[in-house]
Amino acid sequence: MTTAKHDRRTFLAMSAGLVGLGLGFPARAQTRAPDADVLVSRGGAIEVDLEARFGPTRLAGRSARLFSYGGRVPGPRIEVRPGDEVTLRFSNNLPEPTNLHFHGLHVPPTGNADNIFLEIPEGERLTYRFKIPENHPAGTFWYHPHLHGLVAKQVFLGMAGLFVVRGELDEVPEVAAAREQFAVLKDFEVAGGRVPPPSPMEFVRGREGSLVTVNGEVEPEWSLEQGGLLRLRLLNASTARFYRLKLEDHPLYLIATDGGALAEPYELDELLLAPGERAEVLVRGDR
Ligand SMILES: [Cu+2]
Repeated sequence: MTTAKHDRRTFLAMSAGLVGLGLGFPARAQTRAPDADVLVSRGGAIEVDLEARFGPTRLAGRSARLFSYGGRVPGPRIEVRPGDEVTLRFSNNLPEPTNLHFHGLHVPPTGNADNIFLEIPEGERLTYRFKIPENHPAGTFWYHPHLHGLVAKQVFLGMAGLFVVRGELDEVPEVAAAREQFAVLKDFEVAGGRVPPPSPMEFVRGREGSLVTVNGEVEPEWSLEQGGLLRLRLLNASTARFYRLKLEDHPLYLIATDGGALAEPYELDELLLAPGERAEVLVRGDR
């Protein structure tokens, strides 16, 4: 598996590879599943208001006291394009300090960009500003807190959201023709409507919750029409849990990983996703 250099030739290889696997389809309007709140850049810029919050949050059809972005788990999905200017007005209404990390984005780790040394005290605000480079690869990235000593706790309590860069991979005709579904995999532990503190062992070794969710739901159902193609864009937003993913009788065609788009699709029986990891697979609706 090699990562695509972002030029025309490799994406032609991706396109030809998909056609070779029988995954070529006439392009049609892309259907976006309404799986989360989505904030999309317009005219080369995006302005986002994001609030870190603690309180009753809807999770798996119930209410639990979680940490969240804007009262939702996962937080809103942010979508940009290469060259976009990002302005993100962040307010911290958690009962403790926090900050933001833009996982995987190629933006400066300094100033008011992806700077994990910033600390936003309880009740305060900070405006993050950065530009997505013109040559930024398309891909599935994410944001979460990254304040030293509080990362695992805050992420486990619910803080995570997708950050998507749209670009060349999205324009490969066979990929553009697929139905797109984002899936944020995240485990929680909830008892009596709240997240109990970790045991000393969990504190040291990492914590796995018994409630496994996809986009904040338990076992959501998605349908795929006969002959249709599904583009699953996966994020493991758990702090410790690994996911081994498999679809009965359906191969997964890997088209992108943390490193961005592959040069060609790669057929898999199953996919292992480590904490923080992303992957994109195509699935054909042929059964
Ligand atoms: Cu990260």
